[in-house]
Amino acid sequence: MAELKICGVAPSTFTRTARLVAHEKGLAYDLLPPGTEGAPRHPFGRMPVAARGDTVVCETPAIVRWFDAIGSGPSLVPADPLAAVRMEQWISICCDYVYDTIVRGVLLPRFGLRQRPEADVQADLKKVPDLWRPLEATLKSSRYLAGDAVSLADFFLVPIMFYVPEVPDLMAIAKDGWTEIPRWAREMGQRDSVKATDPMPVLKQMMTRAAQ
Ligand SMILES: N[C@@H](CCC(=O)N[C@@H](CS)C(=O)NCC(=O)O)C(=O)O
Repeated sequence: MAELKICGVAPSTFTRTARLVAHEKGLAYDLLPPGTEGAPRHPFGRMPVAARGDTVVCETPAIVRWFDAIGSGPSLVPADPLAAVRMEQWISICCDYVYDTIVRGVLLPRFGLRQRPEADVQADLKKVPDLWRPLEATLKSSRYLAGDAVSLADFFLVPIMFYVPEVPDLMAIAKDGWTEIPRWAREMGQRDSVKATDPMPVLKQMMTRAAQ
């Protein structure tokens, strides 16, 4: 049993962000589904929540800051103050607009994990290019979201963007002339942390269960 526990499920995008940063920072952890014995409880019933000893931390932006501080290796928070501000900006954008529109708006209904009128899904699909345009522009001027080194912000975007190939109508938008987002995705896809946290096997089980 690892000292660090992350309570969540593999397909949850916020849980994957926490796991990605734990991997990046060399932190061994046990992933425990909510409600299992020894799993820390989230005060608002969400996931993830992380715990080590008596320390319990919820809210992914706080969890990854904690992991960055207690883990090993280079910090994932830029030393340059403006780059650190850019990192916070992208984390907030990913947690709010990108999550709401793409995860809640499109992915969960397409995976059969949320019931939603098709017209509402279509309305959110129409918003996707407007979400991706500033990402594309940023990734044209820098290798990663907050500059030329990977930062915490990139690990908020990975879990969401890496579901795009699973959804044909998002893939149709993805084929529409974007160059920098796919370049960033290819680079991020090479990282061991990304390979080690593939959510698809568990997501497929959840989709099968939801369809029954
Ligand atoms: N503000 C939270 C958001 C966490 C969140 O919404 N997680 C989703 C899974 S990706 C969840 O728990 N969904 C279950 C629910 O909404 O009841 C954070 O930063 O961790």
